[in-house]
Amino acid sequence: MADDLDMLRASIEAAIAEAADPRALDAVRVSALGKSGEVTALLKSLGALPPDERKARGAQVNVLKGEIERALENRRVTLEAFALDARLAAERMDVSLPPRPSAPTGPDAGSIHPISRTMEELIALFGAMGFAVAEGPDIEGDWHNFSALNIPDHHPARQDHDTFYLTAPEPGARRPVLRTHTSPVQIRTMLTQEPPIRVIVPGRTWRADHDATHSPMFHQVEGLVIGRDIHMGHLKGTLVDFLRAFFGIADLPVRFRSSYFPFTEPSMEVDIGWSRKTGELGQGGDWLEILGSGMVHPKVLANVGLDPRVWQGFAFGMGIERITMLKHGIPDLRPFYEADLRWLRHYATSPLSPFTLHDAA
Ligand code: 2U9
Repeated sequence: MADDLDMLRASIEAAIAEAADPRALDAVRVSALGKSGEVTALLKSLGALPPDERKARGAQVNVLKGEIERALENRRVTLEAFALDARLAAERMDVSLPPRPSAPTGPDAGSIHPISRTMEELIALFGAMGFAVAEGPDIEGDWHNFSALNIPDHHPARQDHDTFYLTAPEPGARRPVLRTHTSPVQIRTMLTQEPPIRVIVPGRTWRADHDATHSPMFHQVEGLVIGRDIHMGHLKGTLVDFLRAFFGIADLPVRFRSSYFPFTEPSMEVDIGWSRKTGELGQGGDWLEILGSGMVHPKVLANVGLDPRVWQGFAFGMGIERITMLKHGIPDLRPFYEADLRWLRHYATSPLSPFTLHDAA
C-alpha cells in the first residue's frame, strides 16, 4: 500500500487508541470518515486519477476505510466495557454493612408496632401452609356482617349496645355497621372466588366494649378453607401446627372443646396449656382459651351459592391483641393504642431486624 496511506492509517489508529470516551471516538470517526474527513477526501480524489491508477488506488483506499471502521468498532466495544466496569466499581455496595451511623437509632428510630409484627408473623406462618391474604372494608352491610353468616335478627351481637351502627342510607333500609368481625371478608371471598379457597383475613374490627381487656377497635385474624373433602382433621392439624409454631413451643398442649357459633357446625373452642399461676405457656396443667373454630355451617355455604353436598370447609378466628399479649407477656390491652413511646420502646421491634419464618416460631 502507498506510503501516504500507511501514514494516514497509523495516525488515525493512534487517534482511535487515544480516544478516552465515546464522544472523542466520534470526533475521530468524523475527521476520518465524515463528509470532510481525510479518508473521504481520498475517495473523492480518485475521480481525478487516470483509469488504470484509479482501480488500484481505489482498492487500497477502500481497504483502509474498512480497517478504520473495524478499529472504530473495536474501540467502541472496549470503551463500553470500561464504562460498565467503572459503573460497577462506583456503584458497588456491601449489603452486609450495618446501618449507617446517621440512620436514627434508639428513641428516634421508627419501630414496628406489636400488632403489625404479629400480622407479619401470621401472614408468614399461614403463607407457608398455602394461605393467601384477603382484605375487605371496615364499613359493612348488615347482610355481609350478620345474615350471610347465619346470625339471626334477634342475636345479641346485633344489639345496639354491641355494634357500632351508621345512619341508614334511606328510611327503612338496614343500617351499615362497623364490621364486628372479619368474617364478612370470607363471605366476599366465597362470592368472588371459585373454591378451593385457603385464606386468612387479618384486620381491624369494632365492638362497643371498653375495659382493661376490651377495646372498641381491635384486630382479628380469621381463616377459611373450602374444598371438596376438607374435614375436621384438616382443621385440627392446621391449628395445632399454627399454635405450636406461633408460640415457639413444639409440644404445646392443645385441646379442642365443643362449643357453639352460628356460622360453624360443629364448633370448637381451642385451648392451650399454661400455668395460671406464673402465666407461662406450655406447662402448668391449666387451660387457656385461645381461639374459636368449626366446620363452616351448610347454611353459610348455601348463602354464598356453594352446594354444601359438594363443598365443605373449616374456619377459625382469634384476637390479634390477645395472642400478641400472650406471646410477649404484655399485661394490659390499653397501651396498644396510646402511642406511648416508653411502651413502644419496650415492646415494638426494629424495622431493621430482618423478619424470617424462623423468628415467627
Ligand atoms: C365464615 C364462616 C365461618 C370464623 C370463626 C370464631 C369461630 C371465633 C372469635 C375468637 C375471638 C372472635 O376475636 S374473637 O372475639 N372467633 O370464635 N370465628 S369460627 O368462622 C367463620 C367465618 C366466616 C364465612
